[in-house]
Amino acid sequence: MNARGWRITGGLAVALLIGGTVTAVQASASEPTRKKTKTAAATSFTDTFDSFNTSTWACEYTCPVIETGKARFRLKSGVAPDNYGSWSKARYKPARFTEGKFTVNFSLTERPKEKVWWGVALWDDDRGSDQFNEINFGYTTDQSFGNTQLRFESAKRGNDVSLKVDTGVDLYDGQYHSATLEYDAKHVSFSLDGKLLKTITDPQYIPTDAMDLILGPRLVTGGQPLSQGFTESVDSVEIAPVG
Ligand SMILES: [Ca+2]
Repeated sequence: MNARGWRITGGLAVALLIGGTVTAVQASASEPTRKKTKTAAATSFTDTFDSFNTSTWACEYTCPVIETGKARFRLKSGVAPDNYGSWSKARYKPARFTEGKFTVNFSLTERPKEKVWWGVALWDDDRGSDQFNEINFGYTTDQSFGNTQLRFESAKRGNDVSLKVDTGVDLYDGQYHSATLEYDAKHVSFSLDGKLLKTITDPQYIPTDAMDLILGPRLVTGGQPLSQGFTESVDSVEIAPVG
C-alpha cells in the first residue's frame, strides 16, 4: 500500500495483507465516510502475491514463481523468443477494463543488452493487430534510453503515442518502485512512487474498448536469446477506481 492507495490503516491493513486480497466492501469497512459504489465493488482488488492464484491470473508461457511474497517473472538465458523460459506474463482474469487505477510495486534485475520488453500493460487486440488498444509503461532493453528512462504509451485502435519518461531513479538496481497507470475516457497518466510524471489527454490516443491487465516481460520476437537471465518482480498489484 502506498500513500496514494486506499488509506487503510491499523490492524485491518495487516489482516488484509496476510489475506492477500481485499474487496471494496472490506476497504470501506475501515473507512466509514467512504461512499460505496457499484463501480468500486466491481473493480477494486489487491494481490500481494503471497501465493499465485490461477483462478485470478492466466499465464502466458511461464508462470511467475512466488518467493517471499513476490511474483518473479523470470526469463532464462539461452532460450529463443516466444517460448517457455523467454516469455513470462500473467493476465488478470476476473475483469477487463475501460478505466481504472492500476498500481504495481515492481523491481528489475540488471538490464539485458538483448531485446527484452518489461513493464505493465493494458492490452486488447480483439479487432485485429492493426486495431490494438494499449496503455503501458516499460521499455525494450536494447534501445537507446538510459537506465532511469522508460516509455509510457497509449493507443486507441492502432493510433498510438509513445512518450519518453525520465523517472530519476535507476530502474535496474533491484529496488522496488510503485508505478501507477490511471485512465478513463479523458486522460491517461503515469506516476512513479506517488509522483505524477506524464498525462495524455488527447482522446485520439485514449482507448475506450475493454482491455486486459497484463504483468511481466518477454524476449521480443526476433531477438537474440539472453546471455544471462532477467527477472521482473512484482510485490503487489492494486486495482482501484479512478480518483
Ligand atoms: Ca508481496
